[in-house]
Amino acid sequence: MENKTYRIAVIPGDGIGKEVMPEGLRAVQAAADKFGIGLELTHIDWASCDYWQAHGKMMPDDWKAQLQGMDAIFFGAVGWPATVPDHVSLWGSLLKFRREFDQYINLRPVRLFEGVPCPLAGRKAGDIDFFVVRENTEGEYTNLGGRIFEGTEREIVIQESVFSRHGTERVLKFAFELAQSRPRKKLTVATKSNGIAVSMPWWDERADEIGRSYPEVAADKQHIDILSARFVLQPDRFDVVVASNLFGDILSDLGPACTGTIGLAPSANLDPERRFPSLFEPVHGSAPDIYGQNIANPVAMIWSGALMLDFLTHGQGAGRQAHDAIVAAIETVLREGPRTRDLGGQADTTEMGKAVAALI
Ligand code: GGG
Repeated sequence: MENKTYRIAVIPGDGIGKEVMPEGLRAVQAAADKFGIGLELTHIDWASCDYWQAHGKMMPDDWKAQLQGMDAIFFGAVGWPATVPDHVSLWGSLLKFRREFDQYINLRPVRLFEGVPCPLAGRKAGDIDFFVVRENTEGEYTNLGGRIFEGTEREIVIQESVFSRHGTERVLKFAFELAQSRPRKKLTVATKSNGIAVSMPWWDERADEIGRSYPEVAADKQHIDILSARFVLQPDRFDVVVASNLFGDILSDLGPACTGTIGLAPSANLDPERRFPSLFEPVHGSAPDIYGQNIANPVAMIWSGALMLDFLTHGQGAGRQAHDAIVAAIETVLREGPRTRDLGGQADTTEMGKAVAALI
């Protein structure tokens, strides 16, 4: 039995975040109970568009103070465009967490599981197994810019990107370290230095510089256009892929789509130095089109919970065992069922979540 009790802020957010969260918690609690990990859950209804409707903002003013003492944030999804514009809900919640808590790594595993119909011909489980490391606090995701001559034919819109040396080098270092720790030791650096002629050549230079400290890692740079094509045509060639905020966001939807469904894809928004709580969430969003039917695939939420337990315990002891037990249960359910509709089955969110939890 571990001595520490981990404090987790549970934020379902919007749409299917509210439907998959109970299944994420069911699995996390089952694994925590089995391996003797103490959890103290604080349920939070803000960081949601429902809260915005009631209060005119996504979160209370003291949100940071409320979360500061937490060990992690377990987050569902954000966005309800029928009532709140997407950029307002995203900048008012998730992006605040990432930036204010300096969660500068967004780690997104991509894996093809047995039993999951793969849209790419001839691929089998094990062929696709890589990580996207997405820079998570700067890059193309900024609110710097503006409009002039608005509403006229002379209208001009400017949107700046920001790449700091500190921010770029730390994500590259993380990616090189991760690649070095893996058997294949391959790193692909996403770039677009032929077209984006200021920031991307500089990003390449930084990658070359950092790479000199990792001679064992075979690193190559690929333009984002051909890199995306290779995700579809040759996904087995990837091991670790590092990318800017926007490129990483796109690649980490495309990767899981190539492995059958984005409903499986988890993510970890990490402050590797552990000064602040890290945040664990499915890659998918709130999916208003299917919300209310309880048909969303809960695996991405459940797998995110496994990543959370692993990170909290530094990938050791009970936390690593809990992670492995959850992933093994996911593997069995994906292979044998029950499965949700995105996987060709008929099960609902709760049935699939209960099936995973029962195997832990
Ligand atoms: N669970 C993730 C989520 O709700 N994502 C909504 C979204 O639009 N995210 C954009 C991003 O991750 O940059």
